[in-house]
Amino acid sequence: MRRYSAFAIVREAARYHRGWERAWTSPEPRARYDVVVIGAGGHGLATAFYLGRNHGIRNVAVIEKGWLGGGNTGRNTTIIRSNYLQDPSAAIYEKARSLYETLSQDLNYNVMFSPRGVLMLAQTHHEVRGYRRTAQANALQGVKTEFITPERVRQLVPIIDIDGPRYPVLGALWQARGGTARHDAVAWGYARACSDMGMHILQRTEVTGIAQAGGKVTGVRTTRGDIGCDKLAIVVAGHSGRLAEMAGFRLPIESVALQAMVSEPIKPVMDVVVMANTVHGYLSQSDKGEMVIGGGADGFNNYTQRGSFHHIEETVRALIETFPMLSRLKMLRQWGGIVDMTGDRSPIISKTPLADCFINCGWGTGGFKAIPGSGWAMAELVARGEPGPLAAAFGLERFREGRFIDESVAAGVAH
Ligand code: FAD
Ligand code: PYC
Repeated sequence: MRRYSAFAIVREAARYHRGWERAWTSPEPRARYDVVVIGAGGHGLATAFYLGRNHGIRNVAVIEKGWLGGGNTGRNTTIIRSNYLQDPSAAIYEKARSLYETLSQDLNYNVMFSPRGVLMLAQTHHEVRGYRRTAQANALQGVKTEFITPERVRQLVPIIDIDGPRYPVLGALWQARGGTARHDAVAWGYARACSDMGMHILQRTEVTGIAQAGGKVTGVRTTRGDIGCDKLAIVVAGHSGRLAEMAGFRLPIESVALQAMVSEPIKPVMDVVVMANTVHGYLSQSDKGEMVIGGGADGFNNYTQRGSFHHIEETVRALIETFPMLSRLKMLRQWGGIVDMTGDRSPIISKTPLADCFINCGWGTGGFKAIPGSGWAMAELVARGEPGPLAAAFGLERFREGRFIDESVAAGVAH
């Protein structure tokens, strides 16, 4: 595949953009692959990419029932940070964040990574204590964060009402190299790089069954016929429970809708990301000028991809309290995604009871930021059959052993 470059843009402009190649191919499925990945979200595509790039495994298909990036990857509010509390989480999220720094160059695709800084507001004394503790844990883990004063918050976010009516801002956890990236571009960039390595991305192909013999996976049944494989990676976020059922095991996971919305575009008013977890809402401004706003997860399990109305009201109320100028804005769009929640709010990157079948899920409300690190760790697990250092703590056995990795505070989103 030809490389994207400034020169290519000039060349194509001169010939009316008739020479661009398709970013990825749409091939007919082969009868068999070395590895089949189910789910062409960011995590599935990144798994395929690092299988090829780090482990030389390229006879790979990524099977997607809809369109690539059409699940949570294309529905999230794109916040990237690694300010988690526990060591295994800090390690994988920081690996992901550091890979984001050079992802555009690695993929030869502009993912618009914008390390503009992320603030998590402390609006209760409990949060002050919690975030001070996280800052100290992060210092030991080599993750650069700091607890900053309300005055510093005011300087970073002039539109904030520091003395808010119910919850004044008492400080914040600040990660200067956190930020955002363009979510679709992350999926598209990985997809193009996978396609360039000869991998097949099979869109509009739903997996309807998992074939096995003698306790080992042998392939998948799909709406385009049966496909054999030596190894299978299930990477389907909110649909993980359904795929696990097809493979014959159960997961400690629940699927709920999480929703977000964007406003009409306005002139630049805020150049950092703010998460206000007590009043509950998070906010950034997109390059187009829209205010990107996220709310809470539904309190009941569902697969609606819509979200319930009362969350819109609660989120808007919370954000107006913290950013009074938002009250004059019109909202443009609202949507939801189905997130996969574990009890300890940490992911699962694991072998399963079915031999050569692996699962990556449970990223819940916070997996966009993890995509490169998760793909890296999952590829290592699939290629070697055993987890490497990044994935070791995230096996399914932790639920049996009671060895939880509690990240309910760092997740930042109420559930
Ligand atoms: P997905 O992108 O959902 O991909 C899974 C794919 O599997 C889907 O495309 C689906 O169609 C496919 N699939 C399912 N079943 C089948 C089948 N039977 N056959 C074939 N294909 C199948 N994270 C952050 O880090 N920062 C944020 O700011 C953030 N904000 C969020 C806001 C919202 C509103 C939502 C919904 C999520 C947010 N998240 C955020 C979470 C993040 O979006 C997810 O954790 C992450 O995108 C999960 O990626 P994935 O690749 O695992 O899943
Ligand atoms: O994990 O940072 C996050 C997040 C923000 C909004 C939803 N998830």
